[in-house]
Amino acid sequence: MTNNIPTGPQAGCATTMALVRQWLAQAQGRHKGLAVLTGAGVSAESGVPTFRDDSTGYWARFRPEDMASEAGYRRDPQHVWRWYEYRRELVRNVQPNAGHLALAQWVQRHPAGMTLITQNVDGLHQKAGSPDVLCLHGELLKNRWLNHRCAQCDLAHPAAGEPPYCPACGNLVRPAVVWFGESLPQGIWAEAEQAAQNCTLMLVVGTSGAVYPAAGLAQIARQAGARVVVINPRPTELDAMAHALLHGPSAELLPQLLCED
Ligand code: BV8
Repeated sequence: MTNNIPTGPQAGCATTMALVRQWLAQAQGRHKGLAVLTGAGVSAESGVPTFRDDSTGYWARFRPEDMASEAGYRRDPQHVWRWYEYRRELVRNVQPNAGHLALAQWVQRHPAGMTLITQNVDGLHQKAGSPDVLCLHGELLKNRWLNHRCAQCDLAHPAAGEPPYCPACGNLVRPAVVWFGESLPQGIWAEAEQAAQNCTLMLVVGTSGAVYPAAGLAQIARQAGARVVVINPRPTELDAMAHALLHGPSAELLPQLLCED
């Protein structure tokens, strides 16, 4: 039991698991038949905090509008920069878990069988070996400039500071992530939308379904005729549109679901 929510096959998930494995078998015969949308929960068992989990999530201690918005960054760049540096240090020192690895191994057995779409910025899917990950919200370990670059703005050699900056124009370095109120990378979003429209099965793993337009991919898949399965130890905002719910931690359920007989 996890927080009084039944988890794993002993809680009656066995029937649902068997059904979802049937849907997976049907999907794997098709080009990009499987689409997977992941959120912070898929990295929880690697030791990376989520955002909205009660006492352990980032937003239990910080306000998203202060820490994950351009306005918040401009208001207090040093504070926000330090928070991202803390997160970077954390993700550099954690490893992918069995859930990340199960996804990477499945796509090695079924090349072009899966589109992996993530809201996560921690790079753990890539570290696990998943190719072509669609990172909707950017990448924590990469930087970009806050304002338009001048001719001397050089990301490889900025002036040292918190945050680093351009000595010629004072431009600030910022994390290459998508903050609230910012558009998602157009090309990546278009690929994710197309994957949701063309798949026959979408697994929605480790996300509260609170953030749009990412969470809307589940609806797009369902409206296009795909089956939608939510994998999460707790209820989510997307449960109502799921054809099946697998209650449990993704590092336990993904290996069970994706392993070959
Ligand atoms: C935008 C990156 C257009 C930075 C993040 C409708 C349409 C469009 C936009 C909106 C809309 N409604 C509202 C908006 C605005 C806003 C939004 O969605 N607000 C919400 C909060 C209401 N969206 C935006 O601003 C987006 N941009 O729309 O552009 C535009 C342009 C200009 C002007 C207007 C609009 C940009 C959103 C991206 C924000 N960036 N992060 C950073 O990381 O620092 S969001 C942040 O939330 C992370 O990316 C995270 O991935 C994402 C979603 O959270 P989850 O991943 O789901 O994590 P959470 O903690 O919530 O849940 C964890 C889950 O894991 C839980 O369910 C838990 O039960 C589960 N779990 C725990 N343990 C396990 C587990 N699961 C499995 N196994 C376990 N062991």
